[in-house]
Amino acid sequence: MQDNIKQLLTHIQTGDILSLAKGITLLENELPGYESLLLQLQDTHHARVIGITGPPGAGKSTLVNALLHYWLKQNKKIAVIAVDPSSPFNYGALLGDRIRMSDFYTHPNVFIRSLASRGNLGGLSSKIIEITDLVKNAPFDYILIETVGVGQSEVDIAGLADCTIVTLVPEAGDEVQTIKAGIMEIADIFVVNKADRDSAEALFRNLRILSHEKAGTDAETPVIKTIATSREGIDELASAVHEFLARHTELPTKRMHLLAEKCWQLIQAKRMKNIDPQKLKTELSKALLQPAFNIYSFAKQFEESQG
Ligand SMILES: Nc1nc2c(ncn2[C@@H]2O[C@H](COP(=O)(O)OP(=O)(O)O)[C@@H](O)[C@H]2O)c(=O)[nH]1
Ligand SMILES: [Mg+2]
Repeated sequence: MQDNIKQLLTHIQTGDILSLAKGITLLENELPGYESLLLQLQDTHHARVIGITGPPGAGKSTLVNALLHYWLKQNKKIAVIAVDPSSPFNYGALLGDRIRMSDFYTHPNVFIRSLASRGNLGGLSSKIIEITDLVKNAPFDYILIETVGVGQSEVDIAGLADCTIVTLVPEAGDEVQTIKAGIMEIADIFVVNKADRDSAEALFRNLRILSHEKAGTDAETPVIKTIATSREGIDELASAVHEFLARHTELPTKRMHLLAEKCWQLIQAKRMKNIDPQKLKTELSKALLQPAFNIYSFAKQFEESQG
């Protein structure tokens, strides 16, 4: 088993896509060898992780597709991980004329995987951390992670990514107040997508103002207009990403929070491994009959008795 896992990882590190897919499945389903694989992971290729978040329908997948076109032309190797429970992954359908779906899926420089969000941890599956860590073992330049921005997941993605792109679209009533405060904290770059719509200019201006107010003496968060469907503004977006990554080579502070949380969960999972919920209930129902029942001392004793 140990040898098999080692071999699998070696194949992943040398760029074997099938092995990578296999490794992800192993992690996703916690199949035998799962722990062993996790324990052997290394950040061998130093891929930069780019998070793309935003509300459903904002055009995140279309943007990812456009960025893929852009970076493939520069001979970059890219992995895409999409965590989107709402829409089936259909980059193929979005590819348009230049690279047809079949070419794209088998393009040697692209790896695409979509993950079902399991609904835990406020949307962003905690598995995404493990899977990203695995993908970092494969020879990619960029790992793009698309997540639907709803509450907590936005914060998580900011911890996971080296650069977080928040995608917004012009809607009715784009006053500054309606832009969620939290979003300013996590965005490294703002994209105003669907710039072909009339109201895009207002959203763009408002974001510029917010970004300026927040920045103080720091660099302002870039705000970039795109029309993802016709790949307009993609050069500018890619430049903003490159610039941001060049300026931020150290670990993002948000990474610490994410990793501390992950560590906490790992320890908790390990500690809880021997706890049988059914047995807990049986013992508890017995203990409840004692006149001197105390839930705290019961929990303590139960835990100690389970070793
Ligand atoms: N008009 C317009 N439509 C767009 C643009 N970008 C994406 N769309 C469309 O918006 C819809 C949602 O796009 P999608 O990429 O699936 O959004 P996601 O849910 O954020 O991944 C699709 O029908 C796209 O074709 C754009 O710049 N302009
Ligand atoms: Mg999508």
